[in-house]
Amino acid sequence: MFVDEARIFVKGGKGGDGCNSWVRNRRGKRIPTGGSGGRGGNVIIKADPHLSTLADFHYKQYYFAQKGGRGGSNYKQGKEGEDCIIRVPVGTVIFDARDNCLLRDLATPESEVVVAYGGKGGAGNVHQIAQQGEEGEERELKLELKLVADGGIIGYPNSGKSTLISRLSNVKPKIADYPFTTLAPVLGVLKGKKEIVICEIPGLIKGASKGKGLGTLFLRHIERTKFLIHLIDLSQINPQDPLSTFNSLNKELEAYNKDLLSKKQIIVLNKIDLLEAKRNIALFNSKIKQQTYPISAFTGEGIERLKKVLEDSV
Ligand SMILES: Nc1nc2c(ncn2[C@@H]2O[C@H](COP(=O)(O)OP(=O)(O)OP(=O)(O)O)[C@@H](O)[C@H]2O)c(=O)[nH]1
Ligand SMILES: [Mg+2]
Repeated sequence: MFVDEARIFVKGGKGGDGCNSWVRNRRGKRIPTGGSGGRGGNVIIKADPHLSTLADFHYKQYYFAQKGGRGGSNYKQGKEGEDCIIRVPVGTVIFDARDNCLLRDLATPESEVVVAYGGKGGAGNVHQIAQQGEEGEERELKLELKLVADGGIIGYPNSGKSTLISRLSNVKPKIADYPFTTLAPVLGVLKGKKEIVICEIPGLIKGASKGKGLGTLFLRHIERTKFLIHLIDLSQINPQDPLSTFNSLNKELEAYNKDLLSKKQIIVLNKIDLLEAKRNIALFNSKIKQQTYPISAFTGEGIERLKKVLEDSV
């Protein structure tokens, strides 16, 4: 199951209590010997390249680090509490759920952040009157996963996105002749001169920014990409207005986040193995200034040229 949002509760370990202990010296005077408590463990979130979803956090939401050990007699310091390490996919963004304040964007593998510090251990009576350990910090967090990919494939449902990503890379998503076959982003790696990570975004439609279809829920996953492959089913364009689907999809991107429109778009015209699509190449190109790349994701025509363009885009 692909899950890209979660809420969790974290608490650092309580500091260990300081010890209250005394001995009498030879002259009968009482001397304090209580050691201090150990620090409570921290809660740390760490980016793990082997993970790809936040699904686990729907089953487990509470994370506590270990308590610090109590101080002992004879000046013995309490043990430090163990840290609690929470592993998340690379690309997880962490917010404080109370005020939506961004705490950290774990965009690189093995990057980490302390999200709740353990409490300080209480002083033993060697130092002063024995103290209790401090409570650990506690926080509610919102986690959002933004996949880390070089390029995103966007396009209307059924335009052939899954067929294309399976041509370009090693992944084999479900391909079918009905809209919304793909319901979660799909990641694939194109292996050539360079390794390029590509992400298929589930079908966007007109009105997606107002919640139609699957809405724009998945658009956050293309926010980090360097380029977009805008895929068009050339067998389905309107001869009176060949750019209508192309333009309306761009409007949805703009409504979600204007910055998405400034990303480099590689316009790919699909299904040219079909006669009506082949005839539409000239019609489409006559209405648009940018370069387009006609392909058949089905037969593989035009794919080698497209791969070169993608390699030059990263
Ligand atoms: N003739 C032809 N059919 C294609 C081509 N590419 C995809 N198709 C067909 O178009 C249909 C939809 O393909 P998908 O790859 O599932 O399309 P999608 O964009 O991923 O669709 P959703 O996940 O539902 O948004 C399938 O029946 C494919 O076989 C192509 O180049 N030529
Ligand atoms: Mg698909």
